[in-house]
Amino acid sequence: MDQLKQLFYEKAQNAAKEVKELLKEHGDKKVDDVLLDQVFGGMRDITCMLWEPSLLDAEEGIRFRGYSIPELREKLPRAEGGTEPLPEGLFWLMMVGEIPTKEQVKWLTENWNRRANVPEHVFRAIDSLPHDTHPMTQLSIGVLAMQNTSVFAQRYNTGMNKSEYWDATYEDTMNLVARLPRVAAYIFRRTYHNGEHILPDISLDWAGNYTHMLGFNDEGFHEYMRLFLTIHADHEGGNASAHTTHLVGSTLSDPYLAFSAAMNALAGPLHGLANQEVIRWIQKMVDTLGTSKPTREQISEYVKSTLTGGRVIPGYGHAVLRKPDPRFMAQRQFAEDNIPDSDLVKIVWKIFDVVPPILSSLGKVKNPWPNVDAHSGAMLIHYGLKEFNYYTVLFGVSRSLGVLAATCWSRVLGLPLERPKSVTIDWVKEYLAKEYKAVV
Ligand code: HAX
Repeated sequence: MDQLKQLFYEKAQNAAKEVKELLKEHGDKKVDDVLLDQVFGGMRDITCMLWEPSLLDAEEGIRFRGYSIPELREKLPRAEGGTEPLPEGLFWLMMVGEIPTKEQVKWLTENWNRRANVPEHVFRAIDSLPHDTHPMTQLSIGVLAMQNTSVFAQRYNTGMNKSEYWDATYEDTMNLVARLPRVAAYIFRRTYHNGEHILPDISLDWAGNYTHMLGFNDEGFHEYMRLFLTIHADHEGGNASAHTTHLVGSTLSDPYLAFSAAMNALAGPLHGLANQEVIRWIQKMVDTLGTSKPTREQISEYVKSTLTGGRVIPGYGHAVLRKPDPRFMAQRQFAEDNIPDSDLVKIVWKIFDVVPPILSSLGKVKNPWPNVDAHSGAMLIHYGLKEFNYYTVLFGVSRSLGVLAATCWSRVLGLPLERPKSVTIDWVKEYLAKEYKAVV
């Protein structure tokens, strides 16, 4: 058994024992009440699922196993001479709750390199798609095409004991995370670079190698990608891509099936696709105004015209957060330190000044602040990755770390099939009449 698997198993055995005792003693205690507003309103804030890798606080933002983003930037191992955390370190932390050593992270990079071979038929499946197929659709199909190699599915078919589910899930997780950069880079090069593919460089870390295979060897960009792939990895369990992974995985669909489904959720404009929408919206603003240095007044008018047109301001608002997203602030700090003179980055900062008061003035937007997607596009364009339809794929590669670590935990704890209760409008009316004597 490899060192991470062994450590995960030991931690998980203790946790499983603890959960069993906790539920025996306290399983009938209440943690929440549900309002009709929540039944009709996308189940906001209902506490109803377990998710080990991270926890989101509305005011403070995300913590991964108790560590905030600024703490992770300080404590997680970095590449030689680098300033940003290696995503491998975050994966280790999410799996076992401990900050890894430099040696443990090196071991993980090497382990993923050994697992990174992608079967040839996966590339053929992607190549059979029209060139204008959205990169997220290509990613989802690429992941599904790998499903025939699922260790979980193969072992289930030959009568795997349920006590071994976690083991097979761990193997699929490690293989899938290892292969994803190759599949994702393949999609980029086939879509935007005439299929001129770049061989992996296994002397690099997971993020560095991915960026290299995309076609970029600027160390500044490699550092930004290490940060990007760390901060997009997880945002507790209720967001659409995480929850999709959990729901689909709960049927004992294997990690390939569950993660492909998650990518379809991430591809929606209210979720991960917002990163491409932000830059598309900014570029349209620049074109419309005819300047790459718009004033705050010009931006303000443009924001208002977007709202009048019945559209949202992409990159702003959040279902849980009620403060500027620390993932936005981390990217802002990186930009201040590394690329303070980019016109596009300056526009992003001016939008940050202008949008919150306008959204607040509408009186209905619960969070007027920027989310993670408001900043990334400007950084990617600065480093030369201008094909914004691809941006959500970068997000997806990162998201694999959190949602698959959580899937390992779900299987080792034996979490059951997810199956909440739904009701009809007539049921609601009858319930109100019966319980509250309400006339509806
Ligand atoms: N621009 C304009 N209106 C907005 C808005 C925005 N950025 N954010 C919220 N609103 C509106 C909602 O559309 C809603 O209007 P209606 O009542 O007319 O339907 C109202 O304000 C109340 O919404 P809310 O309760 O504040 O927000 P929700 O929890 O319903 O939605 C969203 C959260 C993220 C979907 C929302 O803020 C939004 O659409 N933002 C823009 C898209 C975006 O940036 N998505 C990425 C979010 C982060 C993420 O998941 N990244 O992957």
